Amino acid sequence: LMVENQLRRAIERKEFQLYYQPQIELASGALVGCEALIRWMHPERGMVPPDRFIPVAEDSGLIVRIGEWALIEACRQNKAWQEQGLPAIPVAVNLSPAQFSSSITATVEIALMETGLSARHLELEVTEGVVMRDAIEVIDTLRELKRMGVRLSIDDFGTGYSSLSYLRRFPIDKLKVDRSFVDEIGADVDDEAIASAIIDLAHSLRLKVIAEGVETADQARFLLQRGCDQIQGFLVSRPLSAGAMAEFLQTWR
Ligand code: G
Ligand code: G
Ligand code: MN
Ligand code: NA
Repeated sequence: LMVENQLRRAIERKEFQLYYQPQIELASGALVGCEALIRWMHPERGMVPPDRFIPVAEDSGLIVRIGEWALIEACRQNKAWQEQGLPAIPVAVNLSPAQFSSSITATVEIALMETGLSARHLELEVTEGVVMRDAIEVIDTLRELKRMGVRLSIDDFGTGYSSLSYLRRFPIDKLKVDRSFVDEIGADVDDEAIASAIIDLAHSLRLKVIAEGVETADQARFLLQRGCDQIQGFLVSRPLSAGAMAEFLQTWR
């Protein structure tokens, strides 16, 4: 309850910040996107990572307002970078299941309209749980978002319960291989097999695939050999403040 009250206050006091983690095309090294990751700049506790407060925000329903803020802020920042002449790339925003009601389409529309960001420069990350929850309604909402021109990806893929037959019917652009499988590349043949299977599954459904949490050149080499399209992780860059991300946009070849 204490954290919940502090979170309420944090919204009013604008204590949240977005960090951005670059996403790279594996074969070419080209910068193809970035993921917005929220941080709570607590006045006494310093920077609080999302796993310490997102669950509380979800349980209390505060995630809807925090998530709306993150969506608009990511769109605003991306548009600002473009207006500074920096390369135009999509920004990916994480959506919590609680945000994923039918009103999410209106929220996204407002964010794009208010910031002037074009829909193709916004990607939304949903989890397997959301996609499987309420198939018919979710498909309608995802289709509406696709009609608007927004990109869609499934986050933490492989950790939830996936129905592959559902997956085929969702208008998804990209699967994100969960970090837990990438971690074990070079160490656990079963996790290597899962990572490879997700890459093949994505491609057979004509989806892009990105591996998260790539930390070593050996992991990147393995993923390249298996045909993985993109990577994100400490090997390329930690999540960066907006200022540091602007510099990354400017200097990355
Ligand atoms: O940046 P970090 O690795 O600590 O993020 C941990 C998790 O918090 C990520 O897996 C991500 O899904 C989640 N997260 C980060 N930013 C947001 C956000 O803006 N909204 C939601 N719902 N989750 C986020
Ligand atoms: O949305 P998601 O939970 O997947 O967000 C990615 C999380 O993983 C962020 O909190 C980010 O800070 C973290 N992260 C990103 N790259 C790496 C990495 O290479 N290694 C580890 N251990 N964590 C990472
Ligand atoms: Mn994510
Ligand atoms: Na993830």
